[in-house]
Amino acid sequence: MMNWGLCMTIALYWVFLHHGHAQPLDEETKKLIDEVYEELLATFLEDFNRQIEIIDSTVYEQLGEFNYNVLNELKLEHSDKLFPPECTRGMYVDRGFFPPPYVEISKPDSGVLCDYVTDGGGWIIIQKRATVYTRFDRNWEEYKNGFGTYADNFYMGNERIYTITNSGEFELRIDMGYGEDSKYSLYESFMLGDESQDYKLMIGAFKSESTGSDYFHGLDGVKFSTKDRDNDENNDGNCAQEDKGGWWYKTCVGTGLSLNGQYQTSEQSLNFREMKIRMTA
Ligand SMILES: [Ca+2]
Repeated sequence: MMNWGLCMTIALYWVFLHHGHAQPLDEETKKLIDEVYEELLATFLEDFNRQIEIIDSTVYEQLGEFNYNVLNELKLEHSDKLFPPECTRGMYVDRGFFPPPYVEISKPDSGVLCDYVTDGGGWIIIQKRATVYTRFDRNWEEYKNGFGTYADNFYMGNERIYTITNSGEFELRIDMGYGEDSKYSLYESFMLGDESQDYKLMIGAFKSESTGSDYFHGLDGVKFSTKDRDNDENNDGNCAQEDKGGWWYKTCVGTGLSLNGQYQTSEQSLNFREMKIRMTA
């Protein structure tokens, strides 16, 4: 005698065979499944994106902290001067590799090359010439916006130099190399006027500890000139054109006075130059 349980099992199996499994899904059920699926997917994506955002911000935060710690551990003498605004704010990742004394600190929209070694570090490099391969004989727009690469030679650009030097008080240092020999020149303060003032130079006292020449002697208040914009005080011609580089020219007293002028390669000549600024207040 069959028991009721077995009867029910057989009956259900029959129903399943003839109706449940074989029967295609009706349109309404399909729609319902699609809707549930869409909703689950949306929830999942929303949650996924939120997780990614959290991961991103944590990584950025930790990398910023990591950079800060690495630089802090260098036990620099002037640790208060180590991070001028451009080098600290929005600090994320060091792009590329530069051997000491350089470190590149990048922001989402712009990068800054810093010298973290020389005289305690904290320098923002605004001009660098180490090889002959980059042309410095350029026009106003190029000097305004900057050119070159950090790895090789570059000029930061007058617009950015103007913006940075007007965000605080900055000193200026020029490092020079003559073959094996090196010298430096130091100025108490350095600032540029804006473009409407032709990026005029506002330079402080030349410091006596300097071992190099006074490149800015008598040039306080002088406007910037390029081959296509003559702002110098020489009526006979354009010093920037003669010297093959943009600079704050008053008169064309021979070439070699401008750090952006024609590059020399002989051993005794100035074949390395770097201009850097550091916040003092
Ligand atoms: Ca002139």
